[in-house]
Amino acid sequence: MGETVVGFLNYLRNSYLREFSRIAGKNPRLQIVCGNESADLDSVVSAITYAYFSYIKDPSRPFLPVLNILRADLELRRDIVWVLKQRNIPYGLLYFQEDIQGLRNQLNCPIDAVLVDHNDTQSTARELVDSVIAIIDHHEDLGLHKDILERQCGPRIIEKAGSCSSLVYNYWNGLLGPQMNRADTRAPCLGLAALLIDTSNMSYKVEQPDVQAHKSFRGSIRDLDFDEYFAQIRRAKDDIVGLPLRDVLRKDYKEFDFLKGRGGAIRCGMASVVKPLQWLERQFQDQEFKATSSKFLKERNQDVLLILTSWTDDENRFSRQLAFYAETKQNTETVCKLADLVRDKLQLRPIQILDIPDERFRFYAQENTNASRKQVVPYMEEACRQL
Ligand SMILES: [Mn+2]
Repeated sequence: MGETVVGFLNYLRNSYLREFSRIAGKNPRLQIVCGNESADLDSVVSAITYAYFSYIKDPSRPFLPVLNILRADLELRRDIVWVLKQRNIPYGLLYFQEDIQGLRNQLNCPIDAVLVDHNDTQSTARELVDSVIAIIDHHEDLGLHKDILERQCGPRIIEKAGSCSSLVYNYWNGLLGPQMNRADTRAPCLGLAALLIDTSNMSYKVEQPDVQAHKSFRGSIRDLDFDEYFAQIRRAKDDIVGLPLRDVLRKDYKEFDFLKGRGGAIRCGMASVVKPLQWLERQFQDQEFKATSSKFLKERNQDVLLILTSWTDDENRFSRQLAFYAETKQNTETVCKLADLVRDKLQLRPIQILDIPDERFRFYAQENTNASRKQVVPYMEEACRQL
């Protein structure tokens, strides 16, 4: 076997970055692989595996895997923490938003980025990345960075897949061919973890790239019960007991600026939560639920906060809900219109959650359970254009 995942990460931290000016040569450029700003398991795995497989192929120009969140926020993602721990990968060896800022100052060179699990730069990376040199993603194609192919940097793969990690794995598996045998089996185990979570153990949103990746994992990973592995990660992911509501909201959170047809934009924060609204209401009570939503909206300077819940109950039924929150009169009116405009597509049915109704909130059961945030975003975008 060649270099292990941990060996690779150690090399980056203890040799490559320390001797960057010597290794990187005359026109140094730092290369990173960046996941999206929700930094879910898929993004984290896609970034690590892309960087690792690229290193197996060509160790001379390594990529740093970057998680597009603050280091302190990783603890909230208990599934990621569990998977990394299970594979003996210390997350002290990974790179976060604040590290990229630090490295930029320290190395004083341009930064080239591969984007995985998103197709335009997000959050802090927007200011820090000089050039996007490759994309592998499964979100809607925003049509940007199309010159990647002309510049002959890296791939620009944006395809339908349950998990972006499948696209990353298939891409490198194709390039590495028999060299894949030299790779650490921890890398496919990471890919498998994201694939199982994103497809609910190959039962949901499974596309051809997922089937292909799953087949490869079956061939290369021995001594691992896939069903049990899935159940363990799922448990870790759903374990949000004990977190304050603010952490529950920021755990899997993204922001969008949706342009209005008549000019201006609606700033919309979207928090995905793995428990039903009734659970949140029970845990935190009306008052805290209202106060935290309000504080969260203000802290992040958003017009609208959406809470997207999804969970599987004891009878293995999968459900979704959608909550809207806005404060000013104008924004609560906007929410009414938006909810009407997306109602059919998402099959929204009003439900009551709070003991004392509050006009700043609107709660719905989302009977179109196939629509995750990935679909809700373009629907909301389209609705905003009609305003
Ligand atoms: Mn993804």
